[in-house]
Amino acid sequence: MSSGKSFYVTTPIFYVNDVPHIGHAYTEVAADVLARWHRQAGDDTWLLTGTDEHGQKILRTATANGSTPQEWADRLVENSWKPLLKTIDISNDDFIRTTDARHEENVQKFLQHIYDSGFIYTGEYEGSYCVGCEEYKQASDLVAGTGEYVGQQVCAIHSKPVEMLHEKNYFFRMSDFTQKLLDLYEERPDFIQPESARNEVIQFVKQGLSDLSISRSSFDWGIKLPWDDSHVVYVWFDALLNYITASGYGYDAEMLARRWPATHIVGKDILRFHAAIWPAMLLAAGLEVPHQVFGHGWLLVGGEKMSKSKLTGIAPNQITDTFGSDAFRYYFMSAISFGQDGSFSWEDLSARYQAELANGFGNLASRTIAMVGRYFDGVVPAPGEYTDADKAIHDIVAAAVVTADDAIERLAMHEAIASIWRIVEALNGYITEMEPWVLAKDAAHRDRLATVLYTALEGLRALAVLLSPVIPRSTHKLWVALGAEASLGELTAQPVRSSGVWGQLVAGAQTASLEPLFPRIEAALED
Ligand code: ME8
Repeated sequence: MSSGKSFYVTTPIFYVNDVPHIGHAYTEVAADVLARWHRQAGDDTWLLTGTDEHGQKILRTATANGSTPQEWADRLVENSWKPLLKTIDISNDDFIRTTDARHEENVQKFLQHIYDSGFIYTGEYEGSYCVGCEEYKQASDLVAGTGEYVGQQVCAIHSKPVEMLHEKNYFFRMSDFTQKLLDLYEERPDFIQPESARNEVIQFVKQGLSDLSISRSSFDWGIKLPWDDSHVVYVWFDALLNYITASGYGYDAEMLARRWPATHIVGKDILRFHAAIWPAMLLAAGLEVPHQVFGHGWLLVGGEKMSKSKLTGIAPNQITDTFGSDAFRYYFMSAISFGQDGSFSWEDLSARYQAELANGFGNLASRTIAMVGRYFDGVVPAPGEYTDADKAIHDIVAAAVVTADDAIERLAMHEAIASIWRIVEALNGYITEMEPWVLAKDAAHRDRLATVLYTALEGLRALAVLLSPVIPRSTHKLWVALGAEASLGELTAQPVRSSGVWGQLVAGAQTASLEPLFPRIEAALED
């Protein structure tokens, strides 16, 4: 069922200098949950992710590993970055690499266009550059070094000395856009979210934007400027364009019109690139600015931003191998308010897995299906007349659908999950109160037993649909066990917004037994 709306969502394209860690996976999961929800809401949805492969950082890593940058990138993409998407069940519609011909050719078209329109001039860049950030730095971006760098100014993010550059470069007239951007932020308060991110960018732009050096000539791993092949494009100018080169810019105007503008999900470390530089580039080219830029928080490990260089990096499969990909997705989306920083700990993950997924949701599903097996030979019973207690469940389900949808609209995945979880809690309480095992002892209560179990099954049906964007594997198992795949069709085709309409499960349908959705994991952890 099409809603007539479209939803184009992106993740950053990640540097291939190293393998992915859970910070990257976190962004992927957030974008994926949104995309899956919108698909199930009938929106024409498109999820883009990919890799950022040019620039000095990749060139140096490849060289240090005795490889060419292209070979290095090919290896990392195939062995690490694409497999990550499988590990955490990302349903991306496309994967762009900045070394793709469709990207390189159309970056050149874009550059030629803004060059011809007078937005580019030659100048001299003299100042500092952090290769870790791939960013030109102002004095105010630097801090005093510690340890081996005492007495030097270092990058505040990488804690390493910056490099001094003195190069003849091409510059983009970004200063022309200071006021236009401030007007944009004013007119569209949702353009940058959350509020803290919006304020940070406004403060930054209010100081006045400087023109931006957009080329480098001291190395050649990048896209050549179409009018001067002794320069390659600055890696960020190249990378940001992936969002439109993947969606038709320069080669498919119809696709571009259908998809663009996008919602960009990024970490707050790269907010300014997306919320200031990128819209300025688009305005220069006469293109629409993004729909929204959402800067999420950092995953902290031991109180610090997790990073490979500080040896706090955790590989996603360290978690999924033990807990499974659904638990990974659920944990990061429910335990952290999207937009805020969040601390990861194995203890917290383990406790939530056991309490919320195994005891809360998994157990509800197992015992309901088991009782239908035991008391009704596995056949979905027809409900009798509903009591107030049953109707209260109908209302809770209907209300959860509305609040969850509203939360997703605001990119508050944690709130959406919390709303849906009210159904889990209500149903667990309902079953305890109704005591179907007591009703089953007396044939006179057969109708009541049927109604109670139908109510629990219907609640599970709604839960399967609503949670499918978050925990696609276990909800699919539940869907099959409910006998819903045969009678109602594919789970991923079930519209989320009408999932609260009561009575969709067909009485007489055959259920199937259900293995524990979230098995105990103590044994695995002891290894
Ligand atoms: O910046 N917590 O790529 P990158 C949460 N290529 N998210 C984290 C994180 C953490 N500790 N660490 C990383 C680049 N991330 C550019 C992007 S886009 C046109 C170009 C996530 O490989 C978060 O999304 O350094 C952050 O913005 C991104 O990884 C940075 O990935």
